[in-house]
Amino acid sequence: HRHAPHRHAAPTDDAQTAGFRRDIVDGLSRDQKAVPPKWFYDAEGSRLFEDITALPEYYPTRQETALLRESAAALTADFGPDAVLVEFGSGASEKTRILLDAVPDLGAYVPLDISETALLDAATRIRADYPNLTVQSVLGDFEHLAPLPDDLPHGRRIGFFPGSTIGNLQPDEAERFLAAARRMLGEGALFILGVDLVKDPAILVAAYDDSQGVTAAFNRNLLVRANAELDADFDLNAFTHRAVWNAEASRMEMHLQAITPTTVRIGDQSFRFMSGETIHTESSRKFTPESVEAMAKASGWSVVRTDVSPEPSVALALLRA
Ligand code: AVJ
Repeated sequence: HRHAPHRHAAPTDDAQTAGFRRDIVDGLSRDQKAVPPKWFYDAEGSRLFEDITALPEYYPTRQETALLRESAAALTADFGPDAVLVEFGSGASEKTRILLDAVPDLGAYVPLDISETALLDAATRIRADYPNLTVQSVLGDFEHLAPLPDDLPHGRRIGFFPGSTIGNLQPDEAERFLAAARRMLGEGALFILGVDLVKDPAILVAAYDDSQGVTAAFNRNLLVRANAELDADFDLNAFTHRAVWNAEASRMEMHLQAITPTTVRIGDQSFRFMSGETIHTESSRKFTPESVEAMAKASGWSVVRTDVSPEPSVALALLRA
């Protein structure tokens, strides 16, 4: 039926769990143990992330939302008739509303997210508030971009990737993603990209290690999820949240650090942690307007304009295919 998410990018629950298991087992087998951040976003993780966006220390959402309001007219001026807005990692689709309000004659909205509950809840709320808008959800992640649904209006395709989610990708992955998005969106496409900017590390560290411990819970939820879905036996009390600024790679890193020696069993495999050893769970790259431009150019886009917020600064770049 027409409100079910499009499933060609289409992890079923079983396929998702198999992917999660593979990524955890592979990741815990490395010298520097690591798990890709996309596995944070089960229903509880998506909810915890929404809580993070309201934290006093977590400035990116507030700053970007205000900047988007201010720049909406300029960013949407060239959408043209019947435009199709494709949002990558749409989550709760809250920022999207600013663009929807600025473009009342939008042809369609295509939210893409890895969390089915977040995707369906957001689509329901958007449909309720924009009854004339066509909403076509796509369940999936951005490493495997499938072609767009084929029954969309024929206006310009506009990519929307806010929230500095692109910062979660390694530099080469980010370029591959942007190049794939350009192919997916086609001739004449535009792309609105939100990034967090390099700043005083104390501000960055506070944003990823808040005083209420919500980010710590978000990070630890990865282990909770593994215990529930993979029948793993992580000792939650053995791990603590760490947020560190890696200046060389220009990124915030989140780790789960074993505070005592511990062993986890997942299926028939065991993984040992020395005291102090970490699982690297997320990198969140911080950009400059120059590094955004270099990344865009390397993936076949050109930068039309870059808007920068007041401090703590974030930026919105408008790209053209
Ligand atoms: C949603 C990926 C942009 O990297 O800042 C928030 C996720 N991690 N706090 C980010 C996150 C820790 C967030 N992104």
